[in-house]
Amino acid sequence: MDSILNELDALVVQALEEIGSAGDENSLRELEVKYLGKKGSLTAMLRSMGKIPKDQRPVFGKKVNEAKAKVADALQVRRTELKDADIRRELEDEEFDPTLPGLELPSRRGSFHPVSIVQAEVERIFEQMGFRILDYGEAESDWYNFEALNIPKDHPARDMQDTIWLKDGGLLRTHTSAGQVRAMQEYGAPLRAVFPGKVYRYERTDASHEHTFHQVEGLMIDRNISTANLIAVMKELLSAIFGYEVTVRLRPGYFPFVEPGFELDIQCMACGGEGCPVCKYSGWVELLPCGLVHPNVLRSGGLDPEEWTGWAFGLGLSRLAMMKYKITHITHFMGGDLRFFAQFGEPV
Ligand code: FA5
Repeated sequence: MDSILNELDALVVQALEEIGSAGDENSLRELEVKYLGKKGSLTAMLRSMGKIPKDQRPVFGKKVNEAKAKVADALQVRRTELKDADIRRELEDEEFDPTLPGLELPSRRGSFHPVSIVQAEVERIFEQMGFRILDYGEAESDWYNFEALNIPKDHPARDMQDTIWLKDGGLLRTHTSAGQVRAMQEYGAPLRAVFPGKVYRYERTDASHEHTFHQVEGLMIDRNISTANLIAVMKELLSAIFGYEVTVRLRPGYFPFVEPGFELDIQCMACGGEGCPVCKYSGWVELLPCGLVHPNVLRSGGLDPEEWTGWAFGLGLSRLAMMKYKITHITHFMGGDLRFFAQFGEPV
């Protein structure tokens, strides 16, 4: 029994040595057959069981099985080592560079919202005329949106703009005019500023009315400002936007925060003033309300109306974009249809 056990140990030592120095999967497979296969030398040891005294057979069987497991484990370990070495070699050979750009798949470029394009254009024109571009919040107080603008509580003019109220007593600004007094308080006079932004009204929507739309407010305050200044700046703005010398006219219009107040019309671009369906045969298209800043509003902003005068206008950016791009329904602007937006490029 002892000699056969020594033989077993020697076989295991030899197997482990050969496995340890095997250089590839084929050699491992050959060794597996050589030691563990049906005719393998370890399997053959079990077959020599008959030469062993009966009482020692279980011990011998156990030893052989342990020897087989040892060899099987060694084969597995060597297999993993060889695989790892293969992967390492492949990576080294490939000169893999993780900083290279990915595959060049065609990517879809977005486009600007038409209102953003028109807004950028208006901002650029006013910046060239020395105006500041200001940005005020959409959640506003009753005071800045109404009272400071000469619209006290219970004033019928509050009904001109149906309001979305907030739970804390504030509101979503109904017009960018809400920034007028903020700008006066912040910068004093003289002042030239425009402030574009989103405004909200509790309104039923139709082709030209949205509950959420964009305006841009213009405000100029200085000594001896008159309606003539207002008309000159408006002509400059509109000619730059439409790309030709526009003709404008003022009609009286009522807003509590301007005195006098006007509606500014431009001569119809579709018919040149002859009369057509676009201008409802009047030759004129209503474009924006404006006027000279009311003395009470100057006072709200901490300015002395004896010393300072000014003009203000409130241009509907959404409507301007509709005219410029001949868009017939305002609700496209707030819809999510990317095919609509894909028609517009980048701001010029
Ligand atoms: C105002 O909002 C005044 N704050 C404008 C103003 C400013 C007057 C400074 C005098 C001095 P109005 O409610 O008319 O006014 O709105 C101004 C412009 O916003 C309109 O001419 C129109 O172009 C646009 N607008 C008004 N309501 C809507 C709406 N529901 N959807 C889309 N555009 C609208």
